[in-house]
Amino acid sequence: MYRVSRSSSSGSKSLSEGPVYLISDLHLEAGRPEITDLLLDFLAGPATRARALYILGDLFEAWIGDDAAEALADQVATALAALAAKKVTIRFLPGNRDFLLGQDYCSRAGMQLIAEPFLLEDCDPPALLMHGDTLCTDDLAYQRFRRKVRNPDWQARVLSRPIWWRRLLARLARTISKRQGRTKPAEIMDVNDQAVRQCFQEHGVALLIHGHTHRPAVHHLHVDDSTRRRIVLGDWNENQGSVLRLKAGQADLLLLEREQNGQLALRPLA
Ligand SMILES: [Mn+2]
Repeated sequence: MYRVSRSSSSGSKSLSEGPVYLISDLHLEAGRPEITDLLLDFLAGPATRARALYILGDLFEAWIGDDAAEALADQVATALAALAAKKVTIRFLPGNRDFLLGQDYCSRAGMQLIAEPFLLEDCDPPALLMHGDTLCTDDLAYQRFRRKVRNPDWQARVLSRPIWWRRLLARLARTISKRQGRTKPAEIMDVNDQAVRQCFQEHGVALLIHGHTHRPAVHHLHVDDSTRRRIVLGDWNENQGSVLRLKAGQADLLLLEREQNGQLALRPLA
């Protein structure tokens, strides 16, 4: 697949200092402010107790370049930077929606831009992190599209265009993808079992964590005579978020919900 990038030990907090949280697929957009509010409260609350926060792609519904960031993105960057200032390591791995999110925005948000697959080593067991779209190999049209838009030359060309042009292109791409999403059978939108097995074999890990499919679950499978775990993060909506907590060898898939009194609560996914 790809060369694996690794977590360095430059973390600001040590292993004993709180959990690692992982989130993905918030699909933040101005039209759904409740999700942004949920994230902002999470960043100012539960996340402050973590030693690290990993965002595994599709933080934003659309991204046409760091120079085109709007109010929503500025607000999120400020909140992330505030969390980073509390010595929480934040790392961002792009998804299929925000693959153009770059170094500029990450610097503003106090987070490190990481490439997938990323080996998270300071947890037990070490976990391989990815967005998840590369595992959906049955969707041939999407994989073709992905190869094109992940090409650095293509990206440089697009990013050199005026913002209004990129906005138009993004709107067009979104219309097409929505239409295709309606007609594609559900199976090809999920991961391919063989691609998952290959990934485990290639990287020799016991734990794989990704998002993208919006099908939160913990899967167990046997590969080369050992049990492997694939944990899928869920997407966020107006009422709840999906958070994976890694702590002391435990991996818990949690629901982030707002209580009656407005406070946030993290509950195990039933
Ligand atoms: Mn995705």
